[in-house]
Amino acid sequence: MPDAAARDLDVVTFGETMVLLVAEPGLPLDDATAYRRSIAGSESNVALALARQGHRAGWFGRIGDDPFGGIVLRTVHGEGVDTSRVRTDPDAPTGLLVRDSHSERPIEVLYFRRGSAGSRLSPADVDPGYVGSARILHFSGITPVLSDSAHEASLAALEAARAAGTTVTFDPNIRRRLCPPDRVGEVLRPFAGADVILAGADEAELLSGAAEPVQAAGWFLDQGARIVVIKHSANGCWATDGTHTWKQDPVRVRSVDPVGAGDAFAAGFLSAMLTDSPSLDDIDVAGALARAAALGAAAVQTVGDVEGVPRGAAGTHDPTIDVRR
Ligand code: KDG
Repeated sequence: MPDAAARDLDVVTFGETMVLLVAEPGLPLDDATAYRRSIAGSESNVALALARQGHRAGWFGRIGDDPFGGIVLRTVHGEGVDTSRVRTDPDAPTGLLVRDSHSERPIEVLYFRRGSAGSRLSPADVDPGYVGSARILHFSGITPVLSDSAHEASLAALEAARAAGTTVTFDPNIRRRLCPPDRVGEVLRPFAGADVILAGADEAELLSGAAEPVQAAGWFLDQGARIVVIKHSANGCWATDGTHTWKQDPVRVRSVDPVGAGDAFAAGFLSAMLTDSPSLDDIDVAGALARAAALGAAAVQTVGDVEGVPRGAAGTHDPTIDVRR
């Protein structure tokens, strides 16, 4: 991984960010009457969480020329994330996500994003110099499934990162509502050789076609990944580089809203990479998993994707203290 002095930004992310309406806690969408307004978008969640941890993060994507686009931009920028490459699309609206929040039932999600500005991301929106100005390029499997042009933009960003020697981290973040499971492999496999993979066990199996997670991790390594992290939701996670395996127990907390845990987890892992690792060969994987688990646990204790992510300089916090309540 390139050192900090050589790059303007620590991390660049890209994808679709929407306005989020979360129903009052515990109530299903059928019955909720009050909604809290926030923003949602896996990649900007990661950027925002990293900025809260004191890192120099940038996010780009398209927003509509409408009040919701303004909310997205002001919120992400207001959290200290660089938004200089965000583009306003005059011909499409900003997407909207409506959901409920609780910990015991599956979360109900309504997307209003078909044809949205964010889904019209194209290779023209990818500035190779900007991607190459970062130590890490992070993105998720949500963006490539949004549209053909967003898929091409994801490939263009990957290529720009490779050309500049920028480390690539990838979270498959498979959304069955956006891409049928039988197409996921074909659409997301070009990204399976990212340097670091952060995947749920079921996602890893689906993407690789393997019958169980250890085999799936081996498949990612065969595609060129250097480190594969496999997450087992409430049962912890583990990582492998093909030679060593590291395990992390879950941080037990009271969850009120699981959405956003994966993004906070990714931010924790990346934060540790940026703080403690001189190079990709020298990542303190055990430490990175511990910080990832701590940030993931912090996120689920608050309603909203990122509202629970603590603010504090990277590397200065004890994960057991950072987990609020
Ligand atoms: O990871 C949290 C995301 O699921 C949420 O912010 C919405 O990015 C999102 C999506 O596209 O589903």
